[in-house]
Amino acid sequence: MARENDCEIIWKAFEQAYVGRDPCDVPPQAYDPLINSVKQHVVCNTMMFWSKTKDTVKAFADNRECLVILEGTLLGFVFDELTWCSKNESKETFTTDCPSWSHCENNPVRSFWNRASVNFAATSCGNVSAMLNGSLEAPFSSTSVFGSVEVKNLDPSKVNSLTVLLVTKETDLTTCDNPSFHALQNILDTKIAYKCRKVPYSKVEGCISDPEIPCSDCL
Ligand code: N1C
Repeated sequence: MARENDCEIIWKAFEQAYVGRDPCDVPPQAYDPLINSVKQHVVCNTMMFWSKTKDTVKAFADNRECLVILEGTLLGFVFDELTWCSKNESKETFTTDCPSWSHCENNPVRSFWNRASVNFAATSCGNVSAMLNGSLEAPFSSTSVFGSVEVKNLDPSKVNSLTVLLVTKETDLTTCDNPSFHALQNILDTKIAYKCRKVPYSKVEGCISDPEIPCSDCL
């Protein structure tokens, strides 16, 4: 039986995206071959997006099959927390002194997350959710990867609804009426139902410390 995912092929596809290129000249499309080299099985109704809640979401999704975040997929898992770049006409990969996220737009790491996020959103189906940070004055940002890439790439023929889970601490003032969510609803395709719900941080914390608690009791 042919192997589903071949590491040698995946690695070569990864390297061709940025090796030998100026580290500010690697567009998201450079990762097309990498994305296409991986077969990922998707389960509808499990996809969760996030913005400014990375540590909470990662701890929460760990050991919970009912939830899949990009970091729980092969590519997201492998490249999470990594930095990489090359140089014009170089054959090397460097892991230090690479451009930061906002130093230039087309840097190898940012373009990777943009491209992987397009794919993650475009393959989502059913009822999906997004965990946003209720401690912020504006939990939704149209310049974040979630706001600028993922919301726009949800396929209205496959996705029924998007539920914002606003993780809120007791002293937080932000609610689902926050004006930033108007911007989100404006970008979201009208065929996709929009919902928003507050989720107490204490509840999420409890579920992080006990992975046996079923998802339905956490969110
Ligand atoms: O810009 P963001 O969040 O809105 O991006 C988060 C959004 C998620 O839904 C993910 O699917 O985009 C995807 N994503 C990652 O999975 C990811 N892992 C690690 C985007 N960025 C990711 N990173 C790193 O987090 C990335 O290097 C960048 O610096 C941050 C973006 O986090 P954010 O602003 O909280």
